[in-house]
Amino acid sequence: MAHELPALPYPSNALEPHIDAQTMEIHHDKHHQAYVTNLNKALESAPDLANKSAEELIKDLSAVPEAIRGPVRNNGGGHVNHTFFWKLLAPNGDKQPSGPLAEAITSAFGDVEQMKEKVNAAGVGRFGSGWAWVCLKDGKLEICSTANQDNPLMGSIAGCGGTPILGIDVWEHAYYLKYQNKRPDYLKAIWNVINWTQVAENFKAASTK
Ligand code: MN3
Repeated sequence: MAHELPALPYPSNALEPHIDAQTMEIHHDKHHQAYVTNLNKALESAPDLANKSAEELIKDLSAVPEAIRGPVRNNGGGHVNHTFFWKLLAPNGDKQPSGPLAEAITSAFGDVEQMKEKVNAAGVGRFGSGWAWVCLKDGKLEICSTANQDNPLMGSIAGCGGTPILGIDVWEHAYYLKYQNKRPDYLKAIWNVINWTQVAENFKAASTK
């Protein structure tokens, strides 16, 4: 079963004015599609991996033949990261964390504003392309960033561990049309469309693992 591009869970203009429709269309229809296409291409030579989900593949890259490990890391990571990311954005959904998620944020960072500042600093500090993450690790929330399409689920090679509950794409393709070189402005704006309902679900799932 080949990997497939999931549909965006909302219209491409749903996140305006914070994230513009053209950026969403190119990001989803072209960039994410390319990761899916290239992942499938890489896996043509490894039919025994055909039944693994993209998440299973990136969680255990040592099980991927060396000849295609790089492409699976980059494109499998890209596929997993973007599938995760689209669901984290929404025109609706809770506007603030609540319940056990809010308690975990307060306990780890003081409050949600301080958490946002630290996530944004991780995103601004990532040289080149990558992601900023909030992960649940050993029962506690932590912030880190990864290069390229690495995901904390990859473990030590990603330089960042735990189970991600929130991830923000800081590749230029995520913001350049609207924000040009101003990554900090994009990071500031994206919190307006973070779907805290989804973050809370991710937190709950990570907590019960
Ligand atoms: Mn991207």
